Amino acid sequence: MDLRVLYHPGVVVHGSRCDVKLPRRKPSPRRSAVRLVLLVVAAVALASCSSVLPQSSLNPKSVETQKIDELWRLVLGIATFIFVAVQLALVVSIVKWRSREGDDTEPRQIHGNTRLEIVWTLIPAVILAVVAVPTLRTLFELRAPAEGDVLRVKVTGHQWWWEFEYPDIVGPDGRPLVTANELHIPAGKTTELEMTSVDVIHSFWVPPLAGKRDLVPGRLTYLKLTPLESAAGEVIPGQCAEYCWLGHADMRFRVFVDAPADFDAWAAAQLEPAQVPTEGPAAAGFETFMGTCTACHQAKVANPDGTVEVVGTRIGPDLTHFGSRATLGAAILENTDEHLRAWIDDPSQLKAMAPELNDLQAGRVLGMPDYGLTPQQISELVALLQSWK
Ligand code: HEC
Ligand SMILES: [Cu+2]
Repeated sequence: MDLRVLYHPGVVVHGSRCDVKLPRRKPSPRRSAVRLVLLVVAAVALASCSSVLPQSSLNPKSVETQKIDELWRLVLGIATFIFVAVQLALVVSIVKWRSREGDDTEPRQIHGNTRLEIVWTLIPAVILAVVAVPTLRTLFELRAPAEGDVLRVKVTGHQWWWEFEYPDIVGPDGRPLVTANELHIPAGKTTELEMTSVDVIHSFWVPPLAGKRDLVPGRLTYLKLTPLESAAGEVIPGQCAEYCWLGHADMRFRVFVDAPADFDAWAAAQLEPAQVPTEGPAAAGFETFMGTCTACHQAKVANPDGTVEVVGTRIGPDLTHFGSRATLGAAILENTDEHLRAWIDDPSQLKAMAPELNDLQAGRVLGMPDYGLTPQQISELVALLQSWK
């Protein structure tokens, strides 16, 4: 599998350049050591010049992360000032009052100087109090319930994938929009996530758009995302940030920040049922789908006679519009026929899961099993699922 896709979300980025000139001299052991140090410093400096920052919190793309970023810059500024001032005082003291040859008078002792003790206790206390004001203000602003025209999305964490339901985007049949692993939200508008988990604690983390927030079984937690209008068209990778066993590192997702019109078009298309194919490999694939896959997966389908029904069980990701997704397996792979074939053939080869512990009666699923399907059956399923755009 192509691991490069894992870190390239298809976001357009502009490169930046840094030129660092290292001194050229004849090598000697001491100079080699100096060179090595310079090389390390240069490597660190150059690494920080990258503008490819898909998962950096220093790359804010929402109203919320801009607030966090402003606060961070303020605190960094204050801390830098203090650091420089303290280091300067230290260096000056060391140089100016160092012990000199022939002078062994003992310096004045200030131990127990009450005035000094009070001053250097008060100064840090005042600094902390000053920093606390913008910190608390930002915290309260981020925690405040979203107001006005807000898009609500229910997020459910599963070992090891994400379910997204839009309770206010409902089809004529009364069924809300449901999808998995790819969250679409409109730019320039607040989306409020209402999050929970069906198994263990997970954590929703998409650094350019919001701080981290846990998904806790039996509880609801909330997170606001208001992507900047300038972020429209971007695809931002996120992932689970709370260790949740085997597949944790592969519990990823992508946030598609859509221009409002694109979002509406996407939502309308997702509410449509998938067509039940009547001929060709996809029709045979639908037989297998109904026989095997519906034990865990759900799909809203339109039968040839025009009736619409929801088939299957909602234990695994909804597959109604699987063909429209860019990724598969909780955003670990690009959604290509080849990857899908490999996934259906032996899912655990692509992702660490524990299907041997599945207990369908109890509704507990820890991975998709290998059903030992023939290459032909797999091709038919690929044809079916990719036709469900
Ligand atoms: C025992 C339950 C179970 C059955 C039966 C099952 N799956 Fe899955 N499937 C899962 C689970 C769980 C996941 C999510 C895995 C993950 O990403 O951690 C999944 C994920 C998938 C995905 C990726 C979805 C996405 O959006 O990333 C596809 C495609 C898929 N299954 C196809 C099938 C097909 C085709 C069949 C029938 C041959 C099938 N599954 C049968 C449990 C099941
Ligand atoms: Cu997790």
